[in-house]
Amino acid sequence: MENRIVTLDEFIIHRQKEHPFATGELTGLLRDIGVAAKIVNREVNKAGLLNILGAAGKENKTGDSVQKLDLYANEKLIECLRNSGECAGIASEESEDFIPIPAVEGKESKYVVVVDPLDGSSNIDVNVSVGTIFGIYRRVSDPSGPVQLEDFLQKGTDLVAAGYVLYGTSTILVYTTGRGVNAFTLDPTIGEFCLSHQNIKIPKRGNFYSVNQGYYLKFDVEMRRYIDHCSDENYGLRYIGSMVSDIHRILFQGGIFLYPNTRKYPQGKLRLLYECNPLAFVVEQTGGKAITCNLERILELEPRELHQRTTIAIGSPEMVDEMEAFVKRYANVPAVNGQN
Ligand code: P6P
Repeated sequence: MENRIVTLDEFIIHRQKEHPFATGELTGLLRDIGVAAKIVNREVNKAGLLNILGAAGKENKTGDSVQKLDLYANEKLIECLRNSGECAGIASEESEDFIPIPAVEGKESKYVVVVDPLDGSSNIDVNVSVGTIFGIYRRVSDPSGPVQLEDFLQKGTDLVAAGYVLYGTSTILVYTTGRGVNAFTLDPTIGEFCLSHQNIKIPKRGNFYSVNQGYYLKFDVEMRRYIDHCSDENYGLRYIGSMVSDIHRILFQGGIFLYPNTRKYPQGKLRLLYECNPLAFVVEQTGGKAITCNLERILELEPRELHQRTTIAIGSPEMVDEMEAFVKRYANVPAVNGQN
């Protein structure tokens, strides 16, 4: 597109025209997510001024203490998606079960949304960037009735669209519908997300690795050997503790993000449905890779339940390949004199 302001709405509508059979529902849904992001952004940016900081004294389904802004973001996203008339149901990190959305004026919606309303929320009180992660599926259950669990337990390869919003030094919305990845930066003076990075391609490798080094001794030997390799290669360690922020940096600077299994999280900590699958779809669309620490492709995993966790290694393709080589070389290596 020529060098002028292109808003998210204009871009989405322009892209829809390239799809002869597009009927506009997905366009409407993406635009509604953009609206919700602007509303959440408004509150995130002034969270320190309102009493929506601090934990809400609750725990979400997955046992994380819930920050008030989590609840606010969850409510606003549900409200925007409910009013859109394009969404038949939502599965959210903040809601134990999925939320069916009744048809608006009898019009059955074709899509369901999986969402982590505010990922990295433990960082809110210390002004570190946080993010919203979303994925969109076509529903697979009988469209004449309410959504079913099977509509949400679809593989990442069945995602129709996915993306994230990063509330950082600027607010940026990044999404894909399977034809490349584009980023839109919010211009607060006009209240519009404007195209800022077109057709993003991840560097094949980078000089940073991203892992919670504090858990090093709790990782399996093959992960410790790969992390040692990163140190030997003099890679820098960058770990923000907010997955969206770490992945966003990797899209532009290259690198690898790892969350292996630990004793506390034997299946890994991060959630498959509304964290790893959407981010894996985006990263793969930029030419990157996303696998588990058992070397399975994230997008091919069969979800069994809404809040299912997985291990993940995601980022520059050559670095994920190197990590895979270490797993193949060191996994299940019998301990020698108790050492690995
Ligand atoms: P740890 C935030 O709570 C989150 O879900 C991700 O955004 C982040 O990458 C990870 O957990 C941080 O986990 O165990 O390193 O604090």
